[in-house]
Amino acid sequence: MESFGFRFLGFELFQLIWMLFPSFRKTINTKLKTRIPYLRTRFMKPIQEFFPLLNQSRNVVITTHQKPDADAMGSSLALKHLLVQLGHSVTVISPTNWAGWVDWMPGTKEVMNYEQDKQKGDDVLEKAEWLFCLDFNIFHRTKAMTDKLQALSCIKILIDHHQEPDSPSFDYGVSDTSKSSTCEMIYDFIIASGNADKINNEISQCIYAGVVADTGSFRFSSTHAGVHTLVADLKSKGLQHGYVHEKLFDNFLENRLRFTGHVLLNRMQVFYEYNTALIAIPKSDLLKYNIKTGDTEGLVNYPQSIQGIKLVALVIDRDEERKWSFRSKGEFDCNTFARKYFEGGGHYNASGGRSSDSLDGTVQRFKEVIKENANLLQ
Ligand SMILES: [Mn+2]
Repeated sequence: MESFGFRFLGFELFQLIWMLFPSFRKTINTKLKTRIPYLRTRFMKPIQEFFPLLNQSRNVVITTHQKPDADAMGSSLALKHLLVQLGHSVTVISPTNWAGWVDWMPGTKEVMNYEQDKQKGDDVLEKAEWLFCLDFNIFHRTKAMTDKLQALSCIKILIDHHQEPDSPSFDYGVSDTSKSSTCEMIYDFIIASGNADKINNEISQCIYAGVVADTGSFRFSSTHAGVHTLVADLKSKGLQHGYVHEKLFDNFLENRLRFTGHVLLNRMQVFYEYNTALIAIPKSDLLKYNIKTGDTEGLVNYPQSIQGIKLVALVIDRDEERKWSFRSKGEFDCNTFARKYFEGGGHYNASGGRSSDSLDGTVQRFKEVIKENANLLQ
C-alpha cells in the first residue's frame, strides 16, 4: 500500500514537472527523437507541408550562423524580401557582426546584431511565431543565441545544406547536402511555393551572391546543372551579375591585400609528401594589418592553386579559440577530418573546426594527423 502510494506520488510529480516546464518537455522530446530514427524522420516535416501556412500573416524571425558570410546573409535577406511581399513582419537577426563587404546586400542595414543588443534580440524572438534557421545545421552554430533559440516554442523551420542536421529540433525543413548553397534552396523555396513572380532585383542579387560565394564562382563540384538554370532565370529577370561580382570581390581595403601577400610569403608551409598546404596565422599578424571580421575569407583557397595539392588547412589564432578551415580536392573528406580531429564539420570538400590548444599546439597536432591520413592524401 505504501509503495503504491509512493509510486503514485512519483507519477504525479513527473506529470506536474511535465506540465510546468516546457524546457523539460523539450529535452525529453529531443532525446526520444534523437534515439529513435523513426521519430527522427517523423518530426521534421517536409518543407512542402509548410507552404500552405504562408498565406497567414505572421511575426517572423530569420536567423543564420555566427559571422554570416555571403550565403548566410544572402539567403536570409532573399527570404525576408519574399516574406515581406507576402504580408509578414520579418526581422533578420544575426548572432554576431558580419564582414563589411556584406553590407551592400539590399536589407543589411535592418539586420539586428544579437551580440550587440541581446535584450532587443530576445524581445523580437519572444514575439516570433515562426523561426527560420538558414545555412546552419545545429543551434550551437548561433553562438550566444543557442539557449534562447532552443527554448523558443514557436514553429521552427530549417533550410540548410550542411551534413548531419539536428532535425529533431525543427518542425519543418529541408536539409540537402547536394545543394550548392542555401541561396539555391531559397530560390527552390520561392519557386516551389508558387512565388516565382515575387523574384525582384533585391532577391536576385542576394541569391546570386550566395550562389557565387558558396560554389567558388561556379567551380566546386556542387555546381550542378540546376545552378546554371537558376542563374539563367535570374538573368532573364534582369539581374546585373557584374554588379554583384564587383561588390563581392572588388570591395576591400588596401590592408587586406597587403596582409594576403604577407601570409602567402611568410605563413604558408607546403608538405609535398602529403599533398597538403598549411597556413597558420598568429594574432600579431591580425593586429599589425588591422584585420577585421571577414577579411580572412577566401585565404584558404589560394594554396589550392599549387599543382598536386589535395588538402589545404588554415588556422587563425582568434581571441577565444584557434579556428580551422579545411578545403580539399577530389576524394578527401574534409567533413570527417574536421569532425574526427578538430571539433568541427561541414561539407565533403570544405569544412571548419576549432581548438582550445595554443596555435603551436594545434599546428603540431595537425602535422601528426596528416601523417595518420597519409594514405588518403596520396
Ligand atoms: Mn552555405
